[in-house]
Amino acid sequence: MYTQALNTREAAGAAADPEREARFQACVDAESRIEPNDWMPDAYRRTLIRQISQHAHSEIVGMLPEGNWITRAPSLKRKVALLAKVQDEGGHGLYLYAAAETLGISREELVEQLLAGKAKYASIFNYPTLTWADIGAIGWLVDGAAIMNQIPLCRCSYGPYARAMIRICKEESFHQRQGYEIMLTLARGTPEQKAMAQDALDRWWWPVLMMFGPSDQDSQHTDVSMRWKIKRFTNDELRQKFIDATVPQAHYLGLSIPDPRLAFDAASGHWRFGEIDWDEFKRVIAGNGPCNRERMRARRKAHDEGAWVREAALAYAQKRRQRQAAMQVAAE
Ligand code: BYC
Repeated sequence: MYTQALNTREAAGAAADPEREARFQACVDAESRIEPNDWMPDAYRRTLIRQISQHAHSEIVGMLPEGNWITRAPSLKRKVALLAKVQDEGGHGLYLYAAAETLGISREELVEQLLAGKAKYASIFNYPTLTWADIGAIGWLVDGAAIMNQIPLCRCSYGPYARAMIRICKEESFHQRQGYEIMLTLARGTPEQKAMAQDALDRWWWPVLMMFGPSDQDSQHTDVSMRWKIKRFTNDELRQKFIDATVPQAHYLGLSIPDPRLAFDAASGHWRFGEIDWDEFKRVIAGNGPCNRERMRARRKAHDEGAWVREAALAYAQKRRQRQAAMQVAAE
């Protein structure tokens, strides 16, 4: 842990302090973890709140496209697995909100930002799940991309985020396998099932590549986040790793990647790919993707309808505190 520990609140109000910043950077460079009560530059705190909260919102909104298929899963086994996966994603959102709270922002504030449309969440969750094969494609590709992005976050310089990511990555790995297994079953099934798997791959491939964020030359935050060891790889590096790992998986399924320019470059050992439609990416993150409005409507409805649960939980916690205080008084 960072030894120059200072009170968080004191640090949050601190003006630029080159000496402390140099000590902070030396600590990051030495691969020590930054913990909540350590001094940190305001911009580091803000960057983490931004990234962790976007990540948490993504997990929560990410429950919606798959939740859409729970009642229509083709067998009890598939239903149980999908239910568990969606539940895991809710859990991931909660670990991540808790990690963000260690930086001095409340969960209520974060949720309010999401519901007010002020906070971003992953672009991918604004696409519809039209067939059962989409559930396979999400597990295989979306969770596969998530793992590629998130394994390096287990080594993030901020302790609470890094620790949350370790558990999340273990669960994501199960999600990816269940998705691939659905795709394998469909790809080895009837011609109609194989066509359904191919159609899902065709629709999800390009949006999945956008999950890694803008290309390095357009990424605003990568340089600083790499210096602070929040990010360990650039957006383009992770996208390339994902493509290299996924193309052979598609071939094993007997499916084709919807990119006429995809070609193996033996000299570099990488798969070269076509141009991503960055206009589509910008449209989706600006709120104009196929399902943005539907997703926000669903979250607001869930929040409103869950108000009584939050009130009841608070009332119960208060009652417990009062009961414990009364017991303590009686024991003294
Ligand atoms: N979608 O400078 P850049 C999951 C924004 S959950 C929307 O490169 P950075 C799963 C970016 O926020 C998946 N917005 O940013 C859940 C920034 O805007 P602001 C979520 C995007 O932060 C359930 C601007 O574009 N995973 O896997 O250095 C079921 C410029 O970008 C996106 C995480 O959140 C996008 N795809 O890098 C299944 C992982 N990409 O904030 C699966 C943690 C970029 O300036 N996050 N933007 O307004 C990260 O690793 C990084 O934040 C990113 C972006 C790589 C996403």
